[in-house]
Amino acid sequence: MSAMSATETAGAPGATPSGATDWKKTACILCTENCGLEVQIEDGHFTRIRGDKSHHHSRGYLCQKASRLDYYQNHNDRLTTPLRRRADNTFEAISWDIAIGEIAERLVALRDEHTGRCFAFSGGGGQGNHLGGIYGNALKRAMKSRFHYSSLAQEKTGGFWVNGHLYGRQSAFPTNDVPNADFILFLGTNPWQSHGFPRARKVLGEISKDPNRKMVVVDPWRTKTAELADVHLAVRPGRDAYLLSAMLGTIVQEGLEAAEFIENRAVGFERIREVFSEIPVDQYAEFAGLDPALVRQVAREYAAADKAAIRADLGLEHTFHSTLNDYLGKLLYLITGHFAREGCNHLLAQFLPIIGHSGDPDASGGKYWRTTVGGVSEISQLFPPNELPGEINNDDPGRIRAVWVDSMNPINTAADTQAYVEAFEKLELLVVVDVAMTETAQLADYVLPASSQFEKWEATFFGAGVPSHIFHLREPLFEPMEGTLAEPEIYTRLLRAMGETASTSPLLGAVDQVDAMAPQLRDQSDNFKMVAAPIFMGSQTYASKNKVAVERTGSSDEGMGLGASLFGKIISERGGAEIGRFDFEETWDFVRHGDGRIHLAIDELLGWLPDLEREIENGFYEDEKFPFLLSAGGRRSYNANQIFRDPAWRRDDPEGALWIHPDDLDRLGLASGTEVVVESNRGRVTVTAEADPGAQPGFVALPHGYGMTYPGEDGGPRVADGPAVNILTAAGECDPIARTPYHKNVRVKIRKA
Ligand SMILES: Nc1nc2c(c(=O)[nH]1)N[C@H]1C(S)=C(S)[C@@H](COP(=O)(O)OP(=O)(O)OC[C@H]3O[C@@H](n4cnc5c(=O)[nH]c(N)nc54)[C@H](O)[C@@H]3O)O[C@H]1N2
Ligand SMILES: Nc1nc2c(c(=O)[nH]1)N[C@H]1C(S)=C(S)[C@@H](COP(=O)(O)OP(=O)(O)OC[C@H]3O[C@@H](n4cnc5c(=O)[nH]c(N)nc54)[C@H](O)[C@@H]3O)O[C@H]1N2
Ligand code: SF4
Ligand SMILES: [Mo]
Repeated sequence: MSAMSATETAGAPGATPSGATDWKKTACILCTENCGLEVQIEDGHFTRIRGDKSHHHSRGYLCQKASRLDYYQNHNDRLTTPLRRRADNTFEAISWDIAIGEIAERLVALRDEHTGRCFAFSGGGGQGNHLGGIYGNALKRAMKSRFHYSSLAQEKTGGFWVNGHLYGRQSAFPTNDVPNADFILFLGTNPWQSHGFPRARKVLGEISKDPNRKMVVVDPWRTKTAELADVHLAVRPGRDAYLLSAMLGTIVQEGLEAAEFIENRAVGFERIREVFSEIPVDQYAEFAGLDPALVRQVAREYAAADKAAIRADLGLEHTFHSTLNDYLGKLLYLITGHFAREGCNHLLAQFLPIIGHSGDPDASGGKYWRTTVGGVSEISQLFPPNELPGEINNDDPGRIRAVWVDSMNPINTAADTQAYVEAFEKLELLVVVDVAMTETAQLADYVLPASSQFEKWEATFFGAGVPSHIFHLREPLFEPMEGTLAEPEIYTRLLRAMGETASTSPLLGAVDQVDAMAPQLRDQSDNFKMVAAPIFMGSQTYASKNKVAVERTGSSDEGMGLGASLFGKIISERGGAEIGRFDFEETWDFVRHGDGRIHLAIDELLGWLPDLEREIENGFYEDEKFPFLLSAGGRRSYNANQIFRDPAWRRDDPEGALWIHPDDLDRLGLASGTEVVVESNRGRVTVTAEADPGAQPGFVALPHGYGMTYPGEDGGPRVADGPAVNILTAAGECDPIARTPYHKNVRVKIRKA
């Protein structure tokens, strides 16, 4: 398998390249890398797709998924008109005016009767439509609500909470410089499939061939990334906290910490030393299923390496001890001084903030919130999807009564599908904004059809790949599908219908004033101005906070000012603009404790460590009723969250097979290809089992990104596309601090169907 070459053509259904347009620049919307694309289009289809060699990060690179993008743009499940639910639970088509008018009236009535606490916004931008959060914030503000339930809060918020303690702000945005590292430690991530840094497959290939660079992978599964590694630490599932503690124990007990870095840059190390001096390294390594000598050796080599980067992802976050795991991973790079240097870990600026900071709700006089029923605190201004069903499905007068979903399909992607269905059916108002008839849209009172990400101005700005920080404003390539509207227009119309004005709503204010502020926009369409307005504001803030970094990219303060110069660059560069160029040292600007130091000791998490010992003793990891642990939702070659709905997009694994160790199949008396029932204490799914020698006995895997339904041939009933894994997951199975789900450690049993 190799990464797709830069010139491979798209497998566009029913299109021919003759008479196609010139190459146009855009970006891939399938994962956080947002590789630069050059495309040709014809008759509403992509006819050719290739990597954009001039893109700052991807430099022509694409993976195997990008050539399938026409299946996102064109399929039979696109929405083409606003829909309203009838009393008999069927939908009727209605006009935009009626839809906006009725929804606005109901939202305002609910808010005025029950306060903003009865309203939750869910979603706000997927992998490619990052502007969504701006509109969501404007709507929340108009509703006087802070409840924003986001998929980020089913993975990263534990880490954000940790950042708040370590660096002083939950919005300190962490990243890593894998491409320049000599020692790379992957914790619970499979970048061969999921990427997570630019040009991942190419970089992994280079590292694996280079005798001077070392790659260590911590993953129970022998993934393709693990195969490429120098060392694969096949940890027992859910036991990373033991392994990481053993590594920290080795470093502290052997005095391998970076004393000078700690002295100059950190506080609290004495407490860390005290706690990790006590860790029984050999016992913990063995309990994690690993050779203690090898664990010690990896810890020593990591500590001694010059440029060493750690990249952790869902394999740490979606597992037992999620927030603790994140902390232990960060302590590794902090106490060894692998921070704020090339090839190490560091912090990044944000342009339009994707995450914010939340202080302690109990000390904030109402500025920060807890959930009404569960009392769960916001983190980074986000609330965890695991909590939402419980906040709706109860008789508390303060419960959530209205939910607005945009760019998310929580019925499939949040934990506990059954709890979500039950809760959403109880809502007084559910509105879904999407391009497709998702499982969530099927439950809505109103469904609002958005133009696709290639039919409107949109932007990608996760901006990984330091030192260069980029913002990619993408132009529309196709006419909007008839009946659809772009989000800026949906939300500005709604806000006005709710009685908001330029003086009550900053978004409306920006839209009204943008002509005056940015004269080059005068002749532009209203649609463009609505998108440009928040970007103009963002440019001003970013330029004032990161002046030197912005100037390094060629923007200049002369004439209209630095922010306006930056804005001009963003709106004119179709292939993505470099907005800031940072030195690794500048990471320290994002550390926000008053003393400028990293605060290493987090009492709440250090106090959690003794539980590890207790859990070994009390048999937490044994469960006779459910003898298997399921990794519920891994990244594979042909899955991409819920972005594609036409099953024809997949080139392999159409059924989303259950991967299982051959010995387990033997023990169950089954053969590869047999249908099996996978059952948890919450539900069951029927899937095809496939032997995979990369598995550990007792550990099985199902893919993420399946479980949608799609219209059948000739108007037949909707057909399911592989397992809906969250039928198996329970809302309560989650981290005690951040409520992130234990999706990778789901207890199940398996039998023949
Ligand atoms: N192809 C593809 N790429 C994607 C996506 C997609 O849908 N498809 N989605 C994107 C998104 S939203 C995200 S968040 C990222 C996620 O990217 P990753 O985190 O890399 O994705 P996963 O494959 O879900 O999980 C990573 C690994 O965790 C391992 N794992 C399971 N249990 C444990 C455990 O107990 N300990 C450890 N150490 N590892 C464990 C699994 O075996 C798996 O190899 O991918 C992004 N990229
Ligand atoms: N069991 C299990 N569950 C998981 C995971 C797992 O590993 N295991 N992974 C979790 C993770 S890390 C994530 S990030 C989530 C992802 O799950 P979700 O947050 O639900 O996000 P997406 O799958 O990206 O869904 C994007 C939605 O946006 C719609 N969309 C596309 N373009 C547009 C547009 O221009 N406008 C609008 N309004 N809508 C659009 C798509 O049709 C789709 O319905 O899933 C989580 N769920
Ligand atoms: S790595 Fe991600 S953004 Fe790049 S082509 Fe693949 S799916 Fe698209
Ligand atoms: Mo994700």
